[in-house]
Amino acid sequence: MHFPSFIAASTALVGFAAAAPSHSFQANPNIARAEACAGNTATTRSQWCDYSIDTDFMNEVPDTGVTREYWLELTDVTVSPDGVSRSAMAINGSIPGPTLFADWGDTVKVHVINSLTTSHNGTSLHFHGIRQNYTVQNDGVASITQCPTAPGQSITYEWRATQYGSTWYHSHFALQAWQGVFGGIVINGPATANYDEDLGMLFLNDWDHQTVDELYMCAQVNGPPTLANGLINGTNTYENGGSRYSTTFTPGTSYRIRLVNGAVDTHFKFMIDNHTMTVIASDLVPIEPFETNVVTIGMGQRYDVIVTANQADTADSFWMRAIPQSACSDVANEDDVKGIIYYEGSTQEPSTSGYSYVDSCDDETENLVPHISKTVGATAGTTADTPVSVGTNSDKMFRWYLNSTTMVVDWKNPTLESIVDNVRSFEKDDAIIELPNANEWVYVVIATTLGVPHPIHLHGHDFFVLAQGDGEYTSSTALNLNNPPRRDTAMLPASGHLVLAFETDNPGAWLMHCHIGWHTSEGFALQFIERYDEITPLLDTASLNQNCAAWREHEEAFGIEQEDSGV
Ligand SMILES: *[C@@H]1O[C@H](CO)[C@@H](O)[C@H](O)[C@H]1NC(C)=O
Ligand SMILES: *[C@@H]1O[C@H](CO)[C@@H](O)[C@H](O)[C@H]1NC(C)=O
Ligand SMILES: *[C@@H]1O[C@H](CO)[C@@H](O)[C@H](O)[C@H]1NC(C)=O
Ligand SMILES: *[C@@H]1O[C@H](CO)[C@@H](O)[C@H](O)[C@H]1NC(C)=O
Ligand SMILES: *[C@@H]1O[C@H](CO)[C@@H](O)[C@H](O)[C@H]1NC(C)=O
Ligand SMILES: *[C@@H]1O[C@H](CO)[C@@H](O)[C@H](O)[C@H]1NC(C)=O
Ligand SMILES: [Cu+2]
Repeated sequence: MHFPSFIAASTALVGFAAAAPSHSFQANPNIARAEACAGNTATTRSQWCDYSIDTDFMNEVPDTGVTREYWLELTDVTVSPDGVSRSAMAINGSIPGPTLFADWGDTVKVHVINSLTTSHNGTSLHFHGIRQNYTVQNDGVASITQCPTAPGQSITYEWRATQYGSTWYHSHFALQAWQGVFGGIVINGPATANYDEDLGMLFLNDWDHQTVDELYMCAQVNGPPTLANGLINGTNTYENGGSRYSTTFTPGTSYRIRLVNGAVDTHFKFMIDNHTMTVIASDLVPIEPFETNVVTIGMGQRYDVIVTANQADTADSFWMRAIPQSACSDVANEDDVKGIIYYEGSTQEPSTSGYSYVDSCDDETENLVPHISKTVGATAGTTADTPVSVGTNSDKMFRWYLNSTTMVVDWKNPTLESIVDNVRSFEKDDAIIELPNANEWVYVVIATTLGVPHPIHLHGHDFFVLAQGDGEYTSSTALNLNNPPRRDTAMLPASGHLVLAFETDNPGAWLMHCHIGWHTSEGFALQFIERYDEITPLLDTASLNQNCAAWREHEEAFGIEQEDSGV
């Protein structure tokens, strides 16, 4: 049994991955970093071989003919990312897991091996923000696109990188993503501004010394618990233990940093003292660059930022800060989720102070102008009006409702299987909205009278943000149809409304949900079945069935009970 050595390896790797900025996994030939395309240099980042930042990736994608193949193994581990030891789950022994690299247009093939034999947990791996163009079966959502993959089993996902930029993969089984089952995805392509070096993914997470599974019972009864700490790229200090994320800048060099908020329930403001950032992408959409001292980032969102090392004359080292916003987050160590930027030659602890900011869980929406301009068409009549509410079930546990339905879908009977079986009528708690017609605009109104903001995430599409504001949505609310922000995760403001639009250009069963982990598990989700009749021919029913058969056997053998929404 190789298990004990994995525990040791994982503890070491968490520290190691954070200390060595990039190329940490270089020794492994399977994950060699993809190469930049000809024409793309530090001073010509808008170029990409025969393509450029002006190419509309919704219509045109380079045909590289390359398949990037990865093997990822999930194990139960003991880790101490902030010096306090606890159990967790990791991919190849590290949290975050290995970064998947590809070039725009490549095919990405990921084999996931579930070795969570101690916890008996199933799994599924979702590639957040990846469009999965006509490949819904590879979206990795338990109860929707697959049964959970049982311990001892493996599953293969394959999709084309039609978009480029920065994103992440994470488990979509129960609260497993926040047990540590996540990692970065870098898809190389052109950019809207130049930079010298790519520092790769930078994860912002919240963290506690109890596991999310231990905290969930309390979350359901008392509401979101206070979490002990936050992590920057998998590491931080706590009391006298742990170590900080750090990196070293060379004066005059500009760096690209790929920010992801991977938290279960924390909204961050991110800053580097005395350095202005240039933001070049929101989620997987390149934008007109804008400058800011502080980036506000909700759960599931990503921003690509460029920072220039132009402060060598003012100090030797600077704090990097991820500040939990107390307007919607509760982290005990909130003033000390920090990393360090050293300038070459320095090892001195920074003494800089942060930029001022207003504590809030707002969005960057007003700053986001997609580089490829698009206009939203009139809706053909499909406007889904989905008021948000919260209530308690018969066990007095919190459940979230969209349009008065709280989702409960079944691990052992995923939506895609029902579609293969030609099931036409669904239960109310499957929370399905059918979109039968091709190439129509759908508008989705999500509104809440509660003082809690929620990051809303849609699978299978980038959506357009037509309206986002305080108060109720009414028929006189102005909709921005002229090149509004496009992305896959946007904030529904507290006591406010969010109006989204997308085109029915991708057949599948696509989840839309709140990305607060507790809320997803408490049913704040619905699914769009888009173009039902075109879905079955896209599926590999043999592997769908085989994976489900193994799961049913496992559930039975270990008496596993589903106690959450199923997604
Ligand atoms: C964060 O850690 C990953 C490895 O897990 C590494 O590839 C990446 O470069 C690190 N990010 C930064 C900004 O140092
Ligand atoms: C998406 O898939 C459809 C069907 O295979 C194809 O016609 C379309 O070109 C694809 N879109 C992109 C951007 O690759
Ligand atoms: C992960 O571990 C497996 C062995 O379990 C190995 O084959 C694979 O190459 C590793 N993958 C990465 C991305 O390091
Ligand atoms: C998954 O594993 C965790 C940790 O052992 C456990 O608390 C949880 O109940 C398991 N979940 C399921 C559905 O088996
Ligand atoms: C850094 O910025 C702070 C406030 O933003 C300012 O007070 C301070 O003088 C600056 N420090 C240096 C070393 O430039
Ligand atoms: C919302 O619920 C009502 C009542 O169940 C139903 O008639 C309506 O179709 C639902 N709306 C959507 C968008 O699903
Ligand atoms: Cu929520």
